[in-house]
Amino acid sequence: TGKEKTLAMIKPDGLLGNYTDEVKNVIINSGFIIFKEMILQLDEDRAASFYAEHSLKSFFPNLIKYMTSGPVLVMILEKENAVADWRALIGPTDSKKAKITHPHSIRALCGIDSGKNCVHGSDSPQSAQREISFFFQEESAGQAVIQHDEL
Ligand code: DAT
Ligand code: MG
Repeated sequence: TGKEKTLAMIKPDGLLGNYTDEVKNVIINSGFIIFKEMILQLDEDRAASFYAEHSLKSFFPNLIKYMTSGPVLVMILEKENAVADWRALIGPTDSKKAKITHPHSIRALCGIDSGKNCVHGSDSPQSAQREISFFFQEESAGQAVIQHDEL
């Protein structure tokens, strides 16, 4: 059976709001392994680069302000079907909607609205590869999605 890796992040309000332990409990109880983790402070350039696909959106300036407002915790999560399963676990982008439609999701648990939504998850295996390399240079692009056979 194959293992997959994805990039998860606890955003500044999640970290400062002391949701780290709660989120990690959900991660572990859902069968993920935290393969690597690191706390870091994003500066504007690095946050803009991470969210480059959104650079023309109206919310972009606020997004960068938010993402640089404090440290973040980035994690490589490993599990079968990690990318899709982590996205399912965090719930929809808008935490306000998540509280109604996905009350058990992480974004319902610790997010506030569509901007401050507490956590990030890669949206595809390709994004996971890019985002893992973005934060963990030693995880070469290829290795991030290698399927390991369990003997
Ligand atoms: P996701 O984080 O669920 O992949 P996304 O890629 O569309 O969502 O957007 C990236 C981040 O940008 C999101 O986590 C929070 C912010 N964002 C998205 N849509 C927004 C909106 N309508 N208003 C404010 N911030 C928004
Ligand atoms: Mg996204």
